[in-house]
Amino acid sequence: TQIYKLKQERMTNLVLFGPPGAGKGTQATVLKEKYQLVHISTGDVFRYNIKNATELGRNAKSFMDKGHLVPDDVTISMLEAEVDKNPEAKGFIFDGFPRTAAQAEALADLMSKKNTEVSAMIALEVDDEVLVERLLGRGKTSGRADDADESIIRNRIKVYYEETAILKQYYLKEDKYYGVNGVGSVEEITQRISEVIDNLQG
Ligand code: B4P
Repeated sequence: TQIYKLKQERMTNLVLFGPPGAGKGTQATVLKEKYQLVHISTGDVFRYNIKNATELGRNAKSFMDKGHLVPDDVTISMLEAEVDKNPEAKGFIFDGFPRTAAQAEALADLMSKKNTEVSAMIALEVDDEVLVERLLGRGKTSGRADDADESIIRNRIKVYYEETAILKQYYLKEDKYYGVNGVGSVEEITQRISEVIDNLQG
């Protein structure tokens, strides 16, 4: 029973990973309800700050509009503040974070300060041409500057391969990497991810 209790108390902290348009935000919205986890989307926090014209928003906008990453120092302190807003969380879904090696280190440090750790990286695997098609589709209605133009979308995918994809190795080494096919209906993909989470919690 001691082991059972320890397992019960352990937090479930998921990194939802994948290229732009892989469906991280879409899946996180479903999974946070299903597993009662706190969802932190760095992209959403930046967009909220842009909309409200805060200093953080003004700082982030010039990078995001071009499809570049927001600098690490800005992103890491913002993420820490979001985690600190939720001291009672049973666990977190990190959506769009980490995106660089420095961010992965910062997340490991932050989790260890909270006496917990990242449980798993769940990586949504989707081909580039499907990504471009999805993001152009969203751009027709989202009003997002970074979805409006194919060259910006392709730049975001390029940045992903240059700076973010390497994180697969980081979590593979820790035996925490789970690749999931990200093509199919939203429900099918939720089901595939749920199998991974249920196994972790099992
Ligand atoms: P994000 O907001 O993280 O967004 P995203 O890359 O567009 O991807 P996501 O994978 O969440 O896609 P979604 O579910 O919405 O990043 C935006 C920008 O913010 C970055 O470029 C960067 O500038 C900045 N930023 C964010 N985090 C940062 C960090 N840590 N460091 C530095 N900068 C950072 O899905 C996309 C589309 O696909 C939607 O239209 C959706 O409806 C569709 N879709 C989803 N699932 C589908 C499915 N199964 N089938 C068909 N379509 C599907």
